[in-house]
Amino acid sequence: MYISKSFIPILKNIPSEAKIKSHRLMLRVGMIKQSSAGIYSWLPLGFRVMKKIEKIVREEQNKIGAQEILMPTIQSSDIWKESGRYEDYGEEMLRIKDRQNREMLYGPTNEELVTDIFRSAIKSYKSLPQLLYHIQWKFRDEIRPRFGIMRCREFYMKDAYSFDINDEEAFFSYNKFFLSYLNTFKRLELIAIPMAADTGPIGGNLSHEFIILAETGESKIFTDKRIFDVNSDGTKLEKKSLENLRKKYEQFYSVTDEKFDKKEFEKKVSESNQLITKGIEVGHIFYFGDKYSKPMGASVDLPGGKKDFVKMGSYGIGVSRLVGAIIEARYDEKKEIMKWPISVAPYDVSIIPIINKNDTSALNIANNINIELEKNNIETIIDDTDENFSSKIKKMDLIGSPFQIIIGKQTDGDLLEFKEIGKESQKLKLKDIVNIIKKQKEKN
Ligand code: 5CA
Repeated sequence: MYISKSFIPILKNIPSEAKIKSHRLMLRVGMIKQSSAGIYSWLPLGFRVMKKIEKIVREEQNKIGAQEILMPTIQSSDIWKESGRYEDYGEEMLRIKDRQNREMLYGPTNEELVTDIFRSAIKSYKSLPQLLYHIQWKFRDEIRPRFGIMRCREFYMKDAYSFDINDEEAFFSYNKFFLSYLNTFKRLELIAIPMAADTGPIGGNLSHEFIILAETGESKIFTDKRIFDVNSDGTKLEKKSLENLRKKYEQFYSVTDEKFDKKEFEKKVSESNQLITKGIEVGHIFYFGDKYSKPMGASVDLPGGKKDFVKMGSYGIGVSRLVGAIIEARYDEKKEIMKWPISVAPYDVSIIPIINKNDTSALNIANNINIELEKNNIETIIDDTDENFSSKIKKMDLIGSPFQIIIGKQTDGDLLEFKEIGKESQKLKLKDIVNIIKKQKEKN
């Protein structure tokens, strides 16, 4: 893609209401455009990143046996009246009337709708477990939308739902998602810590939030530093192995502020291990048994002939919020350098030819390099403008492709100036550059 033809509206002045670095960068490089309070359009650069995050989220859901569906954004109020949440949800729910005066709503979450889908088709324990998920827009009429796409009104969420025959099996499902979340965030090169959390309007009594440490986060957290050394390596998709994984995390005190108990914290965590800080909630999982299946009559036949209501959990990831969370974790605002993990970078490589007026030789070299990179499925953006070197580098540092190839004074025969963003450059042949980039991409 040529910069001159791309839709990347870079701003010189960032609107003053942008208070955190992810919001500022996203506006600066034109990843998003606000359309009204808490509602954004996703422009090409931002959309490319979000779609790549979505792909990783999807792959990790599929790995634990979850099946993808797509439910609508608009729902009927009837099912919410059945569960009893229509009144409870309050003003955060956007309520709409259709032309027949029927009460509809824009879904803030999908427990009711998925339970309705389940009950219409699954009648026997033999079809359990069922793990269903979709990736769809949600609307919550947040009282104070802020920080750009971090807390907005319309956002993109992966929400999954599990249906099981009893508590034991339901915990097995819960733990599968627990592992899949750790794997998802690892692939996004984020350190996300599971923390015991409150269940709020979703309900139930078992819940974990997955939190990324960041001063600009909205969740206050109280944790034992040793939890950062726990990892999920070697965990198998088996009951015992997954139970052990959760135990490894749960041995350390780690909670969000709604669950905080000062006495317990001080008793369980030595002063030198105490960490009180802030974080961004990128995922949230819940177990709530028959909270929805009972009022909505979602039951299955049991082995002995009796019937029982299925036990359910729900599992959310903020796909659009993750774009901002990755920026918070990786954008160096002082140096104005963003470095995307290659798994979600809008482009893998920025090609930067230094173009003098009426001399197209550097651009020709760039075009030839581009052909070779594209053959190897490496995605590129080429700065084909005749701006000066430093403004070109500045722009590409903001866009944040993990690698840069600069074609100018340092180009020496078939040796090219190649740079991992933010680091010193080196001279390499194109063949070697391709290998380095391919290796990085394969890791993911
Ligand atoms: N039904 C459950 C699980 S599927 C649910 O809705 N959980 S949630 O409310 O915790 O939302 C799941 C994730 O969506 C959160 O962890 C967060 O990452 C993201 N999210 C929630 N509200 C917003 C918002 N206003 N703006 C952006 N992302 C949000």
